[in-house]
Amino acid sequence: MSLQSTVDRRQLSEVADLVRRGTRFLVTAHANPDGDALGSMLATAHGLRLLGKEVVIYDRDGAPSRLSFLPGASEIVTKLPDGNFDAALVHDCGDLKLVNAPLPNCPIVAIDHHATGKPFGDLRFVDVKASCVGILVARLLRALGIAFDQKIAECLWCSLVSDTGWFRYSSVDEETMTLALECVRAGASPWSFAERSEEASPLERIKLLPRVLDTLELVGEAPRRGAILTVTQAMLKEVGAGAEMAEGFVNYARGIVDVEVGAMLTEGPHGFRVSLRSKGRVDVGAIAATFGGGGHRAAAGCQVASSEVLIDALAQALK
Ligand SMILES: [Mn+2]
Repeated sequence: MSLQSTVDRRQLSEVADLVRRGTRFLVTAHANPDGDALGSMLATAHGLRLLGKEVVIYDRDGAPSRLSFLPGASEIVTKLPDGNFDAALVHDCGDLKLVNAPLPNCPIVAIDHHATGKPFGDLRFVDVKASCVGILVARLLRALGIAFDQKIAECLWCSLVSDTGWFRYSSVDEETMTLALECVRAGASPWSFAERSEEASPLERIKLLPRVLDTLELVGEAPRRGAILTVTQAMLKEVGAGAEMAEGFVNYARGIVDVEVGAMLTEGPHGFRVSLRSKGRVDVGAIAATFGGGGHRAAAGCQVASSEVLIDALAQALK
């Protein structure tokens, strides 16, 4: 048995013990939750409730509208609730600052798979090899003897497909596919989920796409290029869209032949929010970390003051 799995097992039993002993829990994730953050925290909430625990689901920003149909999404509170908690379970955060909101004075449990950031938590259940945080939640629920119901299955499915690019990334392994099978057996419907999330683009998103694609800039030489897309406030205003409507457009940049790294810059009041996606040969988590951001080797994010500093960093990383 590897050291990693020994550590995992000890971490897992400590977290499971804490859950068994407690009665009231705060379940949370990073601000602006993506499908992994949302699906994993909601699955934990449903699981703990099956054990009779009281659970408050909390996130500064609530669920994104395209995933608001997930069971439990409408119950997310965006202000820190009153009262005592036996623990706060923090999902999909490599750094506590990504919660971007106050936490109660109670033991903090990190349930995560990020390799970058600033480790935190009184207990840490972290596996950087896990393709999504839903994998870790599934391990925890199994350790607690919880059988997956349809709500848990739908939320874990959301976590799985969101962080694996619908089962295509290099992180996809046997445990990922086994969990996918368990979710389907427990009532998750792949088409129903896809139809309600991916096949339901708001018209504004589709109107925004050609404008964003038109900004394409290439950095470096084939076969190691970077491709940069930019979303400006003017474009968003023109089509009446919010910045979240451009989510995923960065994959068009990465998907170009001879491009190793795709980047999407979204203009904000103080510079740009950056999404980075790599085909795997360039570590975009490391690039993001130099700007105080974080993520994984293949997907990361940060903030930059100007597009020039990002272009320079990309050119350097692609050399
Ligand atoms: Mn994740």
